[in-house]
Amino acid sequence: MKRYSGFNLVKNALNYNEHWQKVWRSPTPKERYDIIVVGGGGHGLATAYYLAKEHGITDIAVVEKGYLGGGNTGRNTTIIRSNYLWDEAAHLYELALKLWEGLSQELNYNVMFSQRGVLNLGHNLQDMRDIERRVNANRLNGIDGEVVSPRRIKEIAPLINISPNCRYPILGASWQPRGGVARHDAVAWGYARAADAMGVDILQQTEVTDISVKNGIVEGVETNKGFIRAQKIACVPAGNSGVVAGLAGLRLPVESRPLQALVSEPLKPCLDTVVMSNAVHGYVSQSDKGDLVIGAGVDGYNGYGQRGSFHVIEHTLQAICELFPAFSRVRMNRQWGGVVDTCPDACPIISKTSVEGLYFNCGWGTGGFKATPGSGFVFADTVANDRAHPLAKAFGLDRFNTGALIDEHGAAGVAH
Ligand code: FAD
Ligand code: PYC
Repeated sequence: MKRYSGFNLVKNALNYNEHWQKVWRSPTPKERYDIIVVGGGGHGLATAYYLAKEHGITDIAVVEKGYLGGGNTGRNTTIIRSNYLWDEAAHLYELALKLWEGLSQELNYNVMFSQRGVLNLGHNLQDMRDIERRVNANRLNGIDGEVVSPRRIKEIAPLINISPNCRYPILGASWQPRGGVARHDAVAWGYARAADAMGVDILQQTEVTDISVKNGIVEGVETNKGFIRAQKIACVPAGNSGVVAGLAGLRLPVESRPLQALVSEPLKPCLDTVVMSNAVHGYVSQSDKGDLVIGAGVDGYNGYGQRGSFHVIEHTLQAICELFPAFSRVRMNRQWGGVVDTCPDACPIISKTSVEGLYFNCGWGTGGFKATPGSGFVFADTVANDRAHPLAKAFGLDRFNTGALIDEHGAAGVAH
């Protein structure tokens, strides 16, 4: 075994990472690309990856105003499941879940996908009717799901309070065993590394400040590093989708609202699954590091603040402590917010636009992390072929004119 002297320790602490191989390049922007992807979150990076891998298009720049994964990708509570009610949404999220199941191997990068199961609790008769309907619909779609009793919930999550006398008595739950969590920033890093290896340019600290459109056709984007031309522009800017659409003169049916989360001090393993409750507006899992990862509902107002606030934390922790009385003695470490873009039907937009060569993938609201691989896959196909992928068809912008909305408020409910 190699022995380190005190000197070596200090030397390594100061310059050890100088010799590390960079995981992706930091190229100078070219004047022109075939495709520009706006937004270097998980969805944007996955889009670039599948464009290169599935469609052989590698002349791509991913343009990110901050750092990779610094938006909602790195701010979410990482819950992954596919138990949506309507066929269109269930098929899309199930494609994503199937891709999650092979993602670490596909990217040769450990995204720490852990299928520890997801419980959605029911606290009243209407909750239980909704849960039964959703589980039945899921099973008809070949998606795993069960309705479970309070006793079974207690076996899965022993610290939970199933007393009928508590403020929010638990009557049952839906249980999706294939659901779980993943390491959020590893997802961005894994897709970035794999896309970069196929020749995609990843441009961080590069903000799109204008989108140039001439005679109804996109020409390129203005950025803080100069103008970049492109034949196609694929926008995946999550909480900023309304703002970015405005740069091209478009209005999207989205509202941007802060969504908050917090983590506790690390604990010994005590919760081996994910627990969500629409009625109390809280959800909790335990990270592999030991922290309790806890999330809230969206703030009751529109805004772009990426920070936490005490009243939301108090409200959320009241609910979590009702469900898990033992957690009342745990100290909380950090809180933050992310900005989510929500559509009126709690479903995403994956669509061409009225501007030729301009595409949007947004509106995932409070629930897009779980969709990351599927979203990138179908959006890449849509952009490459200039028509909706079959699974994206129902999520076009035209549904807001035709009225063919897909109301997923029930399945998205916990944070919406
Ligand atoms: P982002 O990671 O936000 O990527 C968009 C990127 O676009 C950002 O990096 C941003 O900087 C960049 N950008 C914006 N404007 C510009 C511009 N003008 N120029 C260049 N770049 C630009 N979903 C789940 O499925 N499960 C959960 O448990 C869950 N929990 C959540 C908890 C919280 C607190 C929050 C905030 C969200 C949660 N979500 C969850 C939702 C999920 O995080 C998002 O739907 C998903 O991460 C969106 O992915 P993205 O890659 O599109 O977004
Ligand atoms: O969509 O599963 C979800 C979710 C959980 C917390 C926030 N969103």
